[in-house]
Order: sequence, then C-alpha cells, then structure tokens
Amino acid sequence: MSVKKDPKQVFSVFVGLGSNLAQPQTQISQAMTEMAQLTDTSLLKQSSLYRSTALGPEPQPDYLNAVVELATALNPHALLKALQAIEAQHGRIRKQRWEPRPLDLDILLYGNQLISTETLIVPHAEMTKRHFVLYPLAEIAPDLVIPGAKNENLNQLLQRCPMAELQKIID
Ligand code: A4P
Ligand code: MG
Repeated sequence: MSVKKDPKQVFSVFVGLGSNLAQPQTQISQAMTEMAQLTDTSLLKQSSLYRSTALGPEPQPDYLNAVVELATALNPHALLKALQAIEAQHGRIRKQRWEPRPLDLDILLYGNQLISTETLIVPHAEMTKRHFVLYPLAEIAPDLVIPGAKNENLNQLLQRCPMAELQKIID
C-alpha cells in the first residue's frame, strides 16, 4: 500500500511591519522582500507605507508602518522564529519594550486561528486599537473579520479608531 504524504496546508497570514530607525523606508521594503523569500511562503499583498508618531516613551522618531498578507505553510511558531531572524538581520537588539527599532515584525492574524502561548498571541493583542495597523490592513483586506470573542469586522473597528495624525505615504 502506498502512503500519500499530505500536501502542506497553506494559511493566509497578516504581518505588521514597523520601523523608526536607520532609514525606515528601506528597512520595510527589504523586509518585505525577505519575507517573500522564506521557505514555503509567498507575499500576496502589501499596503502603502504610513507615517505616525511613536506610541511609547518619548522622544523618539516617527514610525513608518505597513501590513503585508503572506501565504505560508510555516506553522505559527516557525513563522515567528523566521520573522525574529529577519528582525535580527536588520540589527534589532531587544533591551526594553517599545524602544525605537530598525524593524518590528508582528504576526497580526494567522488564518482564523486564536493562539495564546507564552511567546505568541494571535490576533496581536493591540491590533484592534492601533490606527497604524488598521488602516494599512483595510487597504489590502477591507472585508476582513478579526477572529475572537467579538468577531469584529474591520469597518466597525475603523469607525472607532480615527486616522488622527496617521499619514498615508504614496509611493
Ligand atoms: N509576541 C507575542 N505575540 C506576538 C505576535 N503576534 N507577533 C511576543 C510577534 N511577537 C509576538 O516582542 C515581545 C515578544 O512578543 C516577542 O518576543 C514575541 O515572543 P518584541 O518585538 O520583542 O517587543 P516589542 O515590540 O517592544 O513589544 P510589543 O509588546 O510586541 O510591542 P508592539 O506591540 O510590537 O509595539 N508606534 C508606532 N507609531 N508604530 C509602531 O509600529 N510599535 C511599537 C511596538 C510601539 N509604538 C509604535 C509602534
Ligand atoms: Mg513587536
């Protein structure tokens, strides 16, 4: 009897990118290329870049943020590890929470999965309140529903989250 290997299951994943050091625009565009080159992963969509004031200890430079959609067969923790390796290649050294950084990669959504482990919480804990996540996300996935207790859709969340000082940067 021949045993067929299961084809790998592929998930749609949204990743938030942020940078406020060392030429943020270059950091973000290189990181997009590097994510597209990960094993069993492809880049489906990418948002424009958005500029906003840093949330966290002041003073620090403004952030550039973007969101991408990946298709990946990497499991959530393998993907987290791969994204942290990309952050490290970009010179990210972790000292303190919310410090300025050349590159931050957050897994926002992994299919419809709800994940809560010591190292990974998905959907990302703060994503539904952050203009610099919701607006780029809406650009590439306007009909998205955020899985969770309330199953909120992006339009409802955007209504509660003004664009304020967030600026879309046209390429
Ligand atoms: N971790 C848990 N869940 C996740 C997830 N879904 N994706 C863990 C990625 N990592 C996740 O993250 C700390 C730990 O979170 C990781 O080791 C991982 O196991 P970190 O990147 O080392 O530290 P951090 O980024 O300083 O902390 P945190 O709480 O992740 O902060 P955020 O939420 O990333 O916020 N202002 C503007 N305008 N734009 C920004 O992008 N970003 C931050 C950082 C603060 N202010 C900002 C922005
Ligand atoms: Mg982070």
